[in-house]
Amino acid sequence: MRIVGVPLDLGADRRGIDMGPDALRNDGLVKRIADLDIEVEDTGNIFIPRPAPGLCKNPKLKHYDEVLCACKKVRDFVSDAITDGYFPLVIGGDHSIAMGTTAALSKHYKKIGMIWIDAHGDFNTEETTISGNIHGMSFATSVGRGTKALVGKMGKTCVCEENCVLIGARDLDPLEREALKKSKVTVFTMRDIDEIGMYKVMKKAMKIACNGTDAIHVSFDLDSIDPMEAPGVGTPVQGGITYREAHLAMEMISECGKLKSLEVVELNPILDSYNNTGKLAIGLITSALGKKIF
Ligand code: EXY
Ligand code: MN
Ligand code: MN
Ligand code: MN
Repeated sequence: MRIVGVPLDLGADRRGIDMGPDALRNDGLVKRIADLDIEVEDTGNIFIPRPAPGLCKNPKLKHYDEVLCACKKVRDFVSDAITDGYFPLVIGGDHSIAMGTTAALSKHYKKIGMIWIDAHGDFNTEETTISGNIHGMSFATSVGRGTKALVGKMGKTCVCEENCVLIGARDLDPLEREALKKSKVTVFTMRDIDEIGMYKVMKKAMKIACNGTDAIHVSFDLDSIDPMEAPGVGTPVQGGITYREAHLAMEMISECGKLKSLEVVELNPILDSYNNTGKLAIGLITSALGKKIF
């Protein structure tokens, strides 16, 4: 496994998410993975340029130039990790980095299933975004939706909508909701989880993501978890999944045997003085990597 730290918060509004990678390291991420008898190489953090005043080729999309630059670096680092035979663990940083991770996977796999665990849809495009924050657009971009301002800038994508699942949604913008309804993405909202439970949601989700694919990518946004348990996130939304449900999801993902990459994003240690959110994230990462309770 190779850890790629991406201290990017320019895709989001609130500063602080750039400290996510180091907060996870400070809480013992590398040792907890090594304790699973997994060989782990931590390549440190990708250098992220700070906003250059005035440099903005696309005023509709905040920090467009810097976010694209960072995502291209993520793509190259993750692609190199796969070429070198490593499993890439990408730690963020805001959710815009998924554009780089999925672009890297698309250089190595032909048909990628994706499990996007998130309170949000991240399914806006340049035409629908209200905030202009690119972290609210990275799912749509990763499946090739939107304008050429983002789509295609990382190269072609092999992430197939029909093999994508969104789990934990509870805060969708009106136009992105319509786009998701019309798309081939399967959406399990918090209501669905309430009704049938995380186990049945994950059984359905794994079937969809595994169907005819040669790789599965998991993009885990920590704001999917209820802020009572995970307050240290960039865009908290009440009424989320429990820590235990998140663990179950990751354990079931690990058992499918097709997981080829994992990213964990949106940790904001500033908002959680004891960094419980970071500690919880490490537990979820080890579950996805095969840690068993019994
Ligand atoms: N839908 C809102 C927007 O597009 O600005 C909020 C997006 C929050 C995105 C966080 C990473 O999940
Ligand atoms: Mn800028
Ligand atoms: Mn997100
Ligand atoms: Mn989110």
